[in-house]
Order: sequence, then C-alpha cells, then structure tokens
Amino acid sequence: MSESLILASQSGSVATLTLNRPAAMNSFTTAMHRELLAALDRAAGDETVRCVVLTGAGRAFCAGQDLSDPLAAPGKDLGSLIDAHYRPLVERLRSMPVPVVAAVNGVAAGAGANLALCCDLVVAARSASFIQAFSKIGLVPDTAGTWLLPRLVGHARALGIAMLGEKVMAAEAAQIGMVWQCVDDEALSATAAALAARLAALPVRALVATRHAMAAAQGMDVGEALAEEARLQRGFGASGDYLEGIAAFREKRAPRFSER
Ligand code: T3D
Repeated sequence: MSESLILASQSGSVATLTLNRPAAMNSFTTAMHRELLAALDRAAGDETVRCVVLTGAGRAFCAGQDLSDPLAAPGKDLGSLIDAHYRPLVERLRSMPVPVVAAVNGVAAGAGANLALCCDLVVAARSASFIQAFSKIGLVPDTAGTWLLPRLVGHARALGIAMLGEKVMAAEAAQIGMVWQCVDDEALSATAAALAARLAALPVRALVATRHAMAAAQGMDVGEALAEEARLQRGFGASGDYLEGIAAFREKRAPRFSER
C-alpha cells in the first residue's frame, strides 16, 4: 500500500498535518491536493480540534506545484489547475473554523510559500526560506500571493520579492513582517506545538472572526470597519466564551473557553 501523502496526528486539541512527499520536496500533485483538502475538512468538522498545525516531512516545507506532473506541462490549462486545486485549498484554509499555524521546516517555494502565508501564524525554522519561484519559470504568483504579499510586507518589497524570485531567509521574513516568528531549527516543532496549544486554549471562534474582520477591513474605510467591529462585538457579547471570559476574570482564574 502506498504511504499517505498527508500524515495526520492529534495531541490534545491540536491536529498536525504533515505534507509527505519528501523526495519531491513535498510538491503538490493532484493526489496530495485531494488528501490535504480532505484532511483539512476532517479537522474542520472535528469538534475536538481547536487548532491545526501544517508542516512538511523531510528538508522542505513545500516546493509548490510538482513540475513533473503532466497537468503542469507547458501548454496545459494552468488556470484550470488553479481553479480545481489551489483556489479550493486557499479558501479551505482561510475558512477554517480554528486557527492554523504553519511550521515551516525548510524551503517554501512557489505555491508552497504562499500556502504557508495563507496560514494564520507562521513560525519558520532559521534554515527555512521563502521563494516566490514563479518568475523563474515564467509564471505569476498564485495561491493568493498577489493578495497576501503586499499586505504583509508592503507594495515595494512584495514586488521585489515576486519579480526577482530571490530566497528570503526565515530571519529576514520575520524581520519584514512576512511571518510571525523565526526560531532555531531544533526549537521549531516545540515552538509550533506550544503556540498551537496556546491558540487552542483561547476563544477560537473570536480568533477566527478576527482573521475575517482584519481581511475584510482591508477593503473598507474606517467607518465601515468600525461598523463591522460593532456588528461582530454585538454577537460575541452574547457568546458563552465571553460569559466564561468575564467570569474567569472576576474569579481570578484561567478561563476555559469551549465554543468553536
Ligand atoms: O501548474 C502550474 O505550474 C501552476 C501552478 C503553479 C504553482 C507553483 O507552485 S509554480 C512554482 C513551482 N515550484 C518551483 O518552481 C520550485 C522548484 N524547485 C526549486 O526551485 C528547488 O528545488 C528548491 C529551491 C525548492 C530547492 O532547491 P534544492 O537545491 O534545495 O533542491 P533540489 O535539488 O533542487 O530538489 C531536490 C529534489 O526535489 C529534486 O529531485 P531529484 O533530482 O533529487 O530527483 C528536485 O527535482 C525535486 N523538486 C524540487 N522542487 C520540485 C521538485 N520536483 C517536482 N516539482 C517541484 N516543484
């Protein structure tokens, strides 16, 4: 039997999904797309999961599209490939009902780089790097790179990084705000696990609404953003998590958030 292309495990309320094609730097085939989407769907539907960690097996996080896949051959309809696989993947990640942490263990190139950046918090090993490899093969950034990169690092840097396709090392990525944190290689999995456990203990429904509100506010003026904040806060003010948060504050104890 062939080995799973996505390894799934759970520790407490944290599910870890590992891209598992190390010989091809965890690059995406149609089969790996299908398995990853199914694994994300399962985590999304599992009430015991309160945070997901995404990482890679071996020395890479993900090298983007498998360039030896006949579907990606020159002359093929790459737009269809994007519509069929990369778009649903980005939409799935950005609509997860729980926070998603990328633990970037090695090179993240092309769609692999933007896959990481689609996650809510990105922790990268010091030896890891991010490469917008598209320009090197005559393509434009995909997997939401055109939307994400300028928002993360500003227009000038985003254009430079995308046009030149140069390697951005993890420490620089953290310094310019592309990712949350850069840690020593040997500390990556423990740091990502601790961060995920911390997120899982927070009111995840409010965290997910924060993800959506911040993204939506990019297309709003300040008045619209204020109105959206009021709308959201009206809903959360009546939530069980808020009740618990206030009770815990008054009783000087740690809150036990449970909504999802
Ligand atoms: O379908 C479409 O094209 C539309 C969708 C596009 C989305 C995209 O992601 S486009 C961008 C695709 N990705 C790339 O262009 C990255 C290609 N890879 C590289 O630039 C380098 O491999 C890396 C910078 C990622 C790593 O370099 P290095 O020197 O550490 O490793 P290596 O020797 O180049 O690669 C190791 C093996 O992985 C090697 O296989 P081998 O020779 O040992 O059998 C290499 O061919 C394989 N590999 C790496 N990336 C890919 C790959 N195999 C297939 N597809 C890859 N993307």
